[in-house]
Amino acid sequence: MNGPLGLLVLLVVNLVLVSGTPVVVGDTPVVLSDTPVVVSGTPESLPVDCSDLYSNGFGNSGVYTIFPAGPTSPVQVFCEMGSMDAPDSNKWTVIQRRTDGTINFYRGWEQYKTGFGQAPSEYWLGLENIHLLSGKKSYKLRVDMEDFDGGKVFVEYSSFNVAPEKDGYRLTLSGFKDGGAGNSLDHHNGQKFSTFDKDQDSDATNCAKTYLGGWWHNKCHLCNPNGEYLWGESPYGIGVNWSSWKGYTYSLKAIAFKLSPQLELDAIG
Ligand SMILES: [Ca+2]
Repeated sequence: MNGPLGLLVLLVVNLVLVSGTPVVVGDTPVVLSDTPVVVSGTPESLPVDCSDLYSNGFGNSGVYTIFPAGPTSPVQVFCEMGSMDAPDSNKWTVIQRRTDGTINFYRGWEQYKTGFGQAPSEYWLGLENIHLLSGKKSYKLRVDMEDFDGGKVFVEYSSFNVAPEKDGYRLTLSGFKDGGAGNSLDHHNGQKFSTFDKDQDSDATNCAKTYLGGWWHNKCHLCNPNGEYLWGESPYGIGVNWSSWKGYTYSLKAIAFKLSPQLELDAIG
């Protein structure tokens, strides 16, 4: 979608989805409801991620609507557009975020499949959306973390993919780069996703039930980003843990999983 008309349509869609109020532009009413959203333009021109939005002229970080599952399935995400001083930097589409414990992450399969929470604060984008998004382009993953003492670390993986539901939304990662947090996520590479009501882990127990969060559990976890939000020191393994950074008895203040298209520089490197 190019030119002023494309920008206008994108802007209208975003305004409508945020406000919930029907808006009329010219002769084309655009209404948000549970039924398919009426959108001008071709499906191919709709943004599938924050990088597309940036290319369409949206340069500020914030909540936007993307369409990884097509024109009838808008979904809100937080976009980190980076700094104006570095226009070529990564544009991150946040797929998971914990910041304050306002959203309950102990949920069943259907909710992990479709997504839950609020894009301005805490949310899970949904396994179906994440799967579809990860198949649209070649993506890298970044995970940013914070503790309650101001410590900030991250990890990156140069490739990230989530398989379709028929393969259990299996996770595939490669190209680890350590920003101080350590490689706890590697234990989950190649695993199917599990919730308390759908045990697809590699352990005799029900990992999601024991450790209070849906995840790509193995035997069971080295990190538990969807665990209970517990403000620092907490009982073994049930908090928002990243064991290679803070161990199993510390629940992080913040964690966010985010995707960005692989840049040409990444491919060369
Ligand atoms: Ca099991």
